[in-house]
Amino acid sequence: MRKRVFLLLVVVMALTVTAVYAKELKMVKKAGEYTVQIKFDKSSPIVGDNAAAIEITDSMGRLVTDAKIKLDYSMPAMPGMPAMNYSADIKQTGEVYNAILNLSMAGSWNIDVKITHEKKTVSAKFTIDAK
Ligand SMILES: [Cu+2]
Repeated sequence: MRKRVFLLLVVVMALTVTAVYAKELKMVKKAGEYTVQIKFDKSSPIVGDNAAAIEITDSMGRLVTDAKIKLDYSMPAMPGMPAMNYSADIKQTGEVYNAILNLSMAGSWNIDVKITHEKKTVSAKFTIDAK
């Protein structure tokens, strides 16, 4: 009986780990002294709405909750399509900065996260591929 419970626990844990890794796309970049983590609600961004959660940590590893964040996303011009540039609204919930990126077409998108904190502005750049 005990062994069965243990096995069940192992299976549940394995499934949880798999689900967590498969479910979301997470990227981490440096921006000056800060570390910027951006996490998407899907493992692969789609054409349409994609929710992103951003967390900023300082050089000591402390979460920065009083920064001003600006998120711009763009696709460079391509044959038959002018360059597309958008800005996302940022809504802060606790220590997380949330944004919705509406990607209007499949392909590679550039994301620029600008962080203004203690009178300095730095930025982190990410690239995602919308399917
Ligand atoms: Cu395009």
